[in-house]
Amino acid sequence: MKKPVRIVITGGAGQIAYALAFRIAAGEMLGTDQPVILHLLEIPNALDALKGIVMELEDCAYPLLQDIVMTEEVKVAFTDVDYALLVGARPRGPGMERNDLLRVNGDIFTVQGKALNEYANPRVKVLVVGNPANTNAYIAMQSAPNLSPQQFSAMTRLDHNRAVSQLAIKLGVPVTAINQVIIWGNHSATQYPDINHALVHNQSALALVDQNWINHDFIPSVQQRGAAIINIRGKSSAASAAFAAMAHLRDWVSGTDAWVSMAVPSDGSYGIAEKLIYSFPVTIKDGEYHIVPALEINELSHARMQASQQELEQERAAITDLLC
Ligand code: NAX
Repeated sequence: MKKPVRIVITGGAGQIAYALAFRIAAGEMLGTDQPVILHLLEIPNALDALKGIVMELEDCAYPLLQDIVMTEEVKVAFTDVDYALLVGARPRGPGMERNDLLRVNGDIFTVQGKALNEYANPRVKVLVVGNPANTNAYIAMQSAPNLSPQQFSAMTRLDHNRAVSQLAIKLGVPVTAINQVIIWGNHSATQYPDINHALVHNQSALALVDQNWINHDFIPSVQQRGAAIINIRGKSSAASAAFAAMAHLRDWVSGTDAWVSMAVPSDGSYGIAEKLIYSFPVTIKDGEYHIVPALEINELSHARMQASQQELEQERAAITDLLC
């Protein structure tokens, strides 16, 4: 039997965590031979709800779930964790401006970044789901000087999966026929879902769909999918977000030759400012991701990629003083 790994989920009483914790405990993320210890962090107001979830986890009698740590203390939550799923974040409240939202979350992710730096396994892998995810990940990364920036990422896998699915539905093919779809940039409406390099049954996707559909249907529908779900369901995506988070971490650990989208600190690839947490196409080997190099980028793509970079630079400017 393998040694158990510790996985922290922040926002443990939230709806995404509710869709995550049970599946991770069942072995769906790291495999059915990998015992896990779940650390669940919540704010004091949500501890009762969290207690209920812990009771349900116990009631599942999962063979792989060796222990559950439920806490409101960041130090306890992050001690010795091997994987950190930072899901909890403050949503935008009434009258709150975008910058206010960036800053309240900035405070949360500064504290959590410092705690990861101090208490986590030095090889911890961090995935930020809580919005604004890219900038929250940037803040956590900058607050953890002893960890490598490559240990931090933000989630655009849900956007990636949405793009793959939309293309598959349009062409009437299974999702498994599709590869090399890309999400560039921020997990926001400026993200750029790009199918210029996508393959469908190893044939260029561009030969199968017209530009009008790409520009006026595909791109906006992927960019606006989260809002569309809120409008219809009355709540934001949860099960699909949890599934994407598990796929992101599973691939990061186990590797993939297929391209997946991950928001990671830019190394300057494609002219994107270094260290911005920007979504790139990656492949993964031996626990390390590699940005797919040297893709040809046309003018239109370049403009869209720049627009998302600019938004991330503005977000960074709004929180820079928090990092001093
Ligand atoms: P919920 O509001 O259901 O849950 C969030 C939980 O976080 C709450 O229980 C809250 O008490 C807790 N929390 C707040 N501050 C905390 C702190 N400092 N420490 C620990 N816990 C804290 O939201 P949910 O639907 O679960 O969504 C969570 C986050 O994911 C949101 O920020 C949401 O915008 C974001 N999303 C990101 C996606 C992505 O693709 N990157 C997609 C789905 C989702 O919209």
